[in-house]
Amino acid sequence: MNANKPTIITITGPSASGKTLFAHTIHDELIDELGEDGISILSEDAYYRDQSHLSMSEREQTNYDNPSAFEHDLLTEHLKKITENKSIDVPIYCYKTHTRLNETRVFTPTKIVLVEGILLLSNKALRDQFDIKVYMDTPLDICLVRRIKRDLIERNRSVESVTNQYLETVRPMYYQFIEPSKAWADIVITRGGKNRMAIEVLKAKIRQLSKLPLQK
Ligand code: UZR
Ligand code: MG
Repeated sequence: MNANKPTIITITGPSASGKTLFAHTIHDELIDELGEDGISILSEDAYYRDQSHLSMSEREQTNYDNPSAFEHDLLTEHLKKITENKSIDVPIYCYKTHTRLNETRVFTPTKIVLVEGILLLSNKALRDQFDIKVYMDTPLDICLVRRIKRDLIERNRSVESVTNQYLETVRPMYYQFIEPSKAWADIVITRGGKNRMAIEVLKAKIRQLSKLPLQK
Protein backbone atom coordinates (compact mmCIF):
# COMPACT_ATOMS: atom_id res chain seq x y z
CA MET A 1 0.00 0.00 0.00
CA ASN A 2 1.33 3.39 -1.04
CA ALA A 3 1.32 6.01 1.72
CA ASN A 4 0.60 8.78 -0.76
CA LYS A 5 -2.67 7.62 -2.19
CA PRO A 6 -6.10 6.83 -0.76
CA THR A 7 -6.67 3.27 0.39
CA ILE A 8 -9.65 1.67 -1.32
CA ILE A 9 -11.46 -1.05 0.61
CA THR A 10 -14.20 -3.11 -1.02
CA ILE A 11 -17.06 -4.62 0.96
CA THR A 12 -18.84 -7.14 -1.23
CA GLY A 13 -21.18 -10.13 -0.93
CA PRO A 14 -24.75 -11.13 -1.79
CA SER A 15 -27.69 -8.76 -1.90
CA ALA A 16 -28.95 -7.91 1.60
CA SER A 17 -25.93 -9.56 3.26
CA GLY A 18 -25.24 -6.49 5.39
CA LYS A 19 -22.67 -4.69 3.17
CA THR A 20 -24.26 -1.27 3.51
CA LEU A 21 -24.78 -1.66 7.26
CA PHE A 22 -21.19 -2.86 7.76
CA ALA A 23 -19.71 0.01 5.72
CA HIS A 24 -21.90 2.64 7.39
CA THR A 25 -21.16 1.35 10.88
CA ILE A 26 -17.41 1.57 10.28
CA HIS A 27 -17.80 4.99 8.70
CA ASP A 28 -20.02 6.41 11.45
CA GLU A 29 -17.82 5.10 14.25
CA LEU A 30 -14.67 6.61 12.71
CA ILE A 31 -15.87 9.86 11.16
CA ASP A 32 -15.31 12.05 14.26
CA GLU A 33 -11.80 10.69 14.65
CA LEU A 34 -10.73 10.74 10.99
CA GLY A 35 -12.75 13.74 9.77
CA GLU A 36 -14.63 14.39 6.54
CA ASP A 37 -11.49 13.97 4.46
CA GLY A 38 -10.58 10.79 6.36
CA ILE A 39 -13.24 8.28 5.35
CA SER A 40 -16.15 8.00 2.91
CA ILE A 41 -18.39 5.45 1.20
CA LEU A 42 -19.03 4.83 -2.47
CA SER A 43 -21.77 2.44 -3.61
CA GLU A 44 -21.69 0.17 -6.65
CA ASP A 45 -25.49 0.64 -6.88
CA ALA A 46 -24.88 4.20 -8.14
CA TYR A 47 -23.28 2.66 -11.23
CA TYR A 48 -26.36 0.72 -12.37
CA ARG A 49 -26.93 1.46 -16.06
CA ASP A 50 -29.71 3.85 -16.96
CA GLN A 51 -32.85 2.03 -18.20
CA SER A 52 -34.81 5.10 -19.36
CA HIS A 53 -34.82 3.96 -23.02
CA LEU A 54 -36.94 0.92 -21.99
CA SER A 55 -40.61 0.68 -21.02
CA MET A 56 -41.41 0.11 -17.34
CA SER A 57 -42.24 -3.56 -17.93
CA GLU A 58 -38.98 -4.03 -19.84
CA ARG A 59 -37.09 -2.34 -17.01
CA GLU A 60 -38.62 -4.82 -14.61
CA GLN A 61 -37.29 -7.68 -16.79
CA THR A 62 -33.67 -6.46 -16.63
CA ASN A 63 -31.30 -8.78 -14.82
CA TYR A 64 -29.89 -6.45 -12.16
CA ASP A 65 -27.77 -9.19 -10.64
CA ASN A 66 -25.65 -9.75 -13.74
CA PRO A 67 -22.34 -7.81 -13.96
CA SER A 68 -23.53 -6.35 -17.29
CA ALA A 69 -26.21 -4.35 -15.40
CA PHE A 70 -23.44 -2.14 -14.00
CA GLU A 71 -21.22 0.36 -15.73
CA HIS A 72 -18.12 -1.21 -14.19
CA ASP A 73 -15.82 0.53 -16.69
CA LEU A 74 -16.93 3.92 -15.38
CA LEU A 75 -16.49 2.79 -11.78
CA THR A 76 -12.98 1.49 -12.57
CA GLU A 77 -12.11 4.80 -14.19
CA HIS A 78 -13.49 6.67 -11.16
CA LEU A 79 -11.51 4.55 -8.71
CA LYS A 80 -8.33 5.25 -10.70
CA LYS A 81 -9.06 8.97 -10.42
CA ILE A 82 -9.57 8.62 -6.68
CA THR A 83 -6.15 7.03 -6.33
CA GLU A 84 -4.76 10.11 -8.10
CA ASN A 85 -6.63 12.29 -5.57
CA LYS A 86 -8.94 13.65 -8.26
CA SER A 87 -12.66 14.33 -7.69
CA ILE A 88 -15.31 12.35 -9.57
CA ASP A 89 -18.97 12.89 -10.55
CA VAL A 90 -20.88 9.93 -9.14
CA PRO A 91 -24.12 9.02 -10.94
CA ILE A 92 -27.37 8.96 -8.96
CA TYR A 93 -29.53 5.87 -9.60
CA CYS A 94 -33.24 5.64 -8.76
CA TYR A 95 -34.50 2.14 -7.85
CA LYS A 96 -38.13 3.08 -8.25
CA THR A 97 -37.80 4.17 -11.87
CA HIS A 98 -34.64 2.10 -12.69
CA THR A 99 -33.06 5.21 -14.18
CA ARG A 100 -30.13 7.50 -13.60
CA LEU A 101 -30.98 11.04 -12.62
CA ASN A 102 -29.63 13.93 -14.69
CA GLU A 103 -27.63 15.34 -11.82
CA THR A 104 -24.51 13.76 -10.34
CA ARG A 105 -22.86 13.96 -6.93
CA VAL A 106 -19.32 15.33 -6.60
CA PHE A 107 -17.16 12.92 -4.65
CA THR A 108 -13.88 14.20 -3.27
CA PRO A 109 -11.27 11.54 -2.45
CA THR A 110 -10.68 10.77 1.21
CA LYS A 111 -7.80 8.95 2.87
CA ILE A 112 -9.93 5.77 3.16
CA VAL A 113 -12.67 4.96 0.65
CA LEU A 114 -15.10 2.10 1.39
CA VAL A 115 -16.73 0.76 -1.79
CA GLU A 116 -19.73 -1.52 -1.25
CA GLY A 117 -21.71 -3.63 -3.73
CA ILE A 118 -22.62 -7.13 -4.93
CA LEU A 119 -20.34 -7.65 -7.94
CA LEU A 120 -17.22 -5.67 -7.15
CA LEU A 121 -14.93 -8.71 -7.27
CA SER A 122 -16.43 -10.16 -10.46
CA ASN A 123 -14.36 -8.00 -12.80
CA LYS A 124 -10.55 -8.05 -12.96
CA ALA A 125 -10.00 -4.40 -13.84
CA LEU A 126 -12.22 -3.39 -10.95
CA ARG A 127 -10.74 -5.91 -8.55
CA ASP A 128 -7.28 -4.54 -9.24
CA GLN A 129 -8.31 -1.15 -7.80
CA PHE A 130 -8.90 -2.49 -4.29
CA ASP A 131 -6.23 -2.54 -1.59
CA ILE A 132 -8.32 -4.60 0.84
CA LYS A 133 -11.12 -6.95 -0.20
CA VAL A 134 -13.83 -7.91 2.31
CA TYR A 135 -16.62 -10.42 1.55
CA MET A 136 -19.78 -10.68 3.65
CA ASP A 137 -20.54 -14.41 3.75
CA THR A 138 -24.07 -14.18 5.11
CA PRO A 139 -26.24 -17.29 4.49
CA LEU A 140 -28.56 -16.80 1.53
CA ASP A 141 -31.76 -17.55 3.49
CA ILE A 142 -30.92 -14.74 5.94
CA CYS A 143 -30.28 -12.43 2.97
CA LEU A 144 -33.65 -13.34 1.45
CA VAL A 145 -35.57 -12.54 4.64
CA ARG A 146 -33.78 -9.19 4.94
CA ARG A 147 -34.26 -8.48 1.28
CA ILE A 148 -38.04 -8.97 1.48
CA LYS A 149 -38.29 -6.64 4.49
CA ARG A 150 -36.01 -4.00 2.98
CA ASP A 151 -37.40 -3.92 -0.54
CA LEU A 152 -40.98 -3.63 0.70
CA ILE A 153 -40.11 -0.67 2.90
CA GLU A 154 -37.34 1.10 1.01
CA ARG A 155 -37.75 0.12 -2.60
CA ASN A 156 -41.51 0.18 -3.04
CA ARG A 157 -41.86 -3.50 -3.96
CA SER A 158 -44.34 -6.34 -3.37
CA VAL A 159 -43.56 -9.73 -1.78
CA GLU A 160 -44.41 -11.39 -5.10
CA SER A 161 -42.05 -9.26 -7.15
CA VAL A 162 -39.19 -9.68 -4.66
CA THR A 163 -39.61 -13.47 -4.46
CA ASN A 164 -39.96 -13.83 -8.25
CA GLN A 165 -36.83 -11.76 -8.79
CA TYR A 166 -35.06 -13.82 -6.16
CA LEU A 167 -35.80 -17.10 -7.98
CA GLU A 168 -35.19 -15.73 -11.48
CA THR A 169 -32.03 -13.66 -11.02
CA VAL A 170 -30.80 -13.04 -7.46
CA ARG A 171 -30.23 -16.69 -6.56
CA PRO A 172 -28.84 -17.97 -9.91
CA MET A 173 -26.55 -14.95 -10.33
CA TYR A 174 -25.33 -15.40 -6.77
CA TYR A 175 -24.15 -18.91 -7.64
CA GLN A 176 -22.75 -17.86 -11.02
CA PHE A 177 -20.92 -14.66 -10.08
CA ILE A 178 -21.00 -13.64 -6.43
CA GLU A 179 -20.18 -16.83 -4.56
CA PRO A 180 -17.16 -17.63 -6.84
CA SER A 181 -15.86 -14.07 -6.34
CA LYS A 182 -15.34 -14.87 -2.65
CA ALA A 183 -12.07 -16.55 -3.68
CA TRP A 184 -10.59 -13.09 -4.30
CA ALA A 185 -11.40 -11.79 -0.81
CA ASP A 186 -8.71 -11.10 1.78
CA ILE A 187 -11.19 -11.23 4.64
CA VAL A 188 -14.43 -13.24 4.80
CA ILE A 189 -16.99 -12.09 7.35
CA THR A 190 -19.62 -14.38 8.84
CA ARG A 191 -22.97 -13.45 10.39
CA GLY A 192 -23.57 -10.14 8.61
CA GLY A 193 -23.17 -6.43 9.18
CA LYS A 194 -23.43 -6.54 12.96
CA ASN A 195 -20.39 -8.80 13.49
CA ARG A 196 -18.77 -6.65 16.19
CA MET A 197 -15.30 -8.20 16.13
CA ALA A 198 -15.14 -7.89 12.34
CA ILE A 199 -16.08 -4.19 12.63
CA GLU A 200 -13.38 -3.65 15.28
CA VAL A 201 -10.70 -5.44 13.22
CA LEU A 202 -11.45 -3.30 10.16
CA LYS A 203 -11.52 -0.14 12.27
CA ALA A 204 -8.12 -0.98 13.75
CA LYS A 205 -6.62 -1.49 10.29
CA ILE A 206 -8.18 1.75 9.03
CA ARG A 207 -6.84 3.71 12.03
CA GLN A 208 -3.37 2.33 11.31
CA LEU A 209 -3.57 3.27 7.61
CA SER A 210 -4.91 6.73 8.48
CA LYS A 211 -1.72 7.57 10.34
CA LEU A 212 0.24 7.48 7.08
CA PRO A 213 0.60 10.91 5.43
CA LEU A 214 -1.60 11.76 2.44
CA GLN A 215 0.04 13.72 -0.35
CA LYS A 216 -1.90 16.88 -1.17
P1 UZR B 1 -28.05 -4.53 -2.65
N1 UZR B 1 -32.00 -3.93 -8.03
C1 UZR B 1 -33.35 -3.80 -8.27
O1 UZR B 1 -34.14 -4.52 -7.69
N2 UZR B 1 -33.76 -2.83 -9.15
C2 UZR B 1 -32.91 -2.00 -9.81
O2 UZR B 1 -33.34 -1.12 -10.57
C3 UZR B 1 -31.53 -2.17 -9.56
C4 UZR B 1 -31.14 -3.14 -8.67
C5 UZR B 1 -31.51 -4.94 -7.08
C6 UZR B 1 -30.71 -5.99 -7.77
C7 UZR B 1 -29.71 -6.49 -6.74
N3 UZR B 1 -31.56 -6.96 -8.24
O3 UZR B 1 -30.03 -7.78 -6.27
C8 UZR B 1 -29.80 -5.49 -5.62
N4 UZR B 1 -32.38 -7.68 -8.30
O4 UZR B 1 -30.60 -4.42 -6.12
C9 UZR B 1 -28.43 -4.99 -5.22
N5 UZR B 1 -33.09 -8.57 -8.60
O5 UZR B 1 -28.49 -4.10 -4.17
O6 UZR B 1 -26.65 -5.01 -2.68
O7 UZR B 1 -28.19 -3.22 -1.83
O8 UZR B 1 -28.97 -5.59 -2.20
MG1 MG C 1 -26.97 -2.29 0.12
